[in-house]
Amino acid sequence: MSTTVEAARALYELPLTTLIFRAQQAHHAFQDPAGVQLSMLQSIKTGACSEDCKYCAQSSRYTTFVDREPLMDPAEVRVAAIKAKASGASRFCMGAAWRGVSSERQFSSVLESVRIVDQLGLEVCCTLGLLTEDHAQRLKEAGMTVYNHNLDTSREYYSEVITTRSYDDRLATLSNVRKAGLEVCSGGIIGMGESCEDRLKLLVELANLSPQPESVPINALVAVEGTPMCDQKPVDSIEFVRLIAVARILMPRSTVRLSAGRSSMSGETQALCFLAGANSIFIGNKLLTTANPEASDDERMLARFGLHPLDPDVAREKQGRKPVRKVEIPADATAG
Ligand code: SAM
Ligand code: DTB
Ligand code: SF4
Repeated sequence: MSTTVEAARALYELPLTTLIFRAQQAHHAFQDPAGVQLSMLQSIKTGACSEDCKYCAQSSRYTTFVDREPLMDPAEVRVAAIKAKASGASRFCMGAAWRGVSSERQFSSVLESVRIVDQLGLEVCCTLGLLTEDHAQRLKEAGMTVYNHNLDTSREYYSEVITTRSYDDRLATLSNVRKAGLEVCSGGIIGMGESCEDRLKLLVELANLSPQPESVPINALVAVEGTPMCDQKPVDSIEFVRLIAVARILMPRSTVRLSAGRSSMSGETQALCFLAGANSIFIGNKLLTTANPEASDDERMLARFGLHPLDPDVAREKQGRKPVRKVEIPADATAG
């Protein structure tokens, strides 16, 4: 059944106590309430991107702190994935600063990296931009189970953020990912100057995808010096918490990821995000190019909240999905 912006707004405007209670009901019904899924990001091709995403440190159109780096060799990716596993991540997400896959030679190298990471027993995710069904199929055959491609914002606000590819291009990629039988990871960014209505429209757009995305990353804008969005004001923490709660209620079976922007959030704001239904974070002191909290700080934070790293198959079971395979969570994994 599809949902509407009016229904999302009615949730958003509930007293905070009732909104969190409703989110908690959804969370306890479909998620492991004490589990937090830990993902590690790796930028496998950095900078010099042709696209004009106004938030992005990696677009060639803006002068930022990012230096371009060529596609990483599968052997280097292997080293990074081993480190990710040792630090407790169950998912390894490889990101490339591309408009989409174009070179067959480079794509073959990514496929090899996917095989290696899969063999290490990590869930493999990629975010490579626009994707054809054939590319999606070949990534799946190599062992990737999930593809990240964000809608980023509402259809209406989108052209204020990106002009080099359309909202429908993005939806077509998500449909190609689905047709290949892969899980979808799709979310957006809060704090790019969009209205509350735009934020709710983004959540409604995601919730009305059928099936709903298995993962929904909610990023708070990391305002990068040199990008057109460098002067955006940080999002109000309670507005952000409310959006997480609405996402949780509208998509009760999805993993809601508290993604970029945690470096500038207090522990208390993050606690509220977990109370509102977030149940995944990126770990490691770097996202793709920007800072993320230190692993030791996240370990302390999760231990303080009594939360533990989530086994992906335990999560799938609770969400009413089929287990993919058992991923071993190392005994010395962060927290708890
Ligand atoms: N190039 C690929 C693409 O655009 O699909 C993959 C990488 S791209 C960096 C992945 C996502 O990261 C973007 O869609 C955006 O939602 C998020 N992102 C990028 N820069 C960000 C920033 N400065 N703050 C918050 N989120 C950001
Ligand atoms: C997502 O939604 N957030 C991640 C992941 N998907 C690829 C990326 C965040 C990037 C933050 C900016 C940077 O580090 O360059
Ligand atoms: Fe390129 Fe992706 Fe950054 Fe857009 S978000 S500029 S496509 S790396």
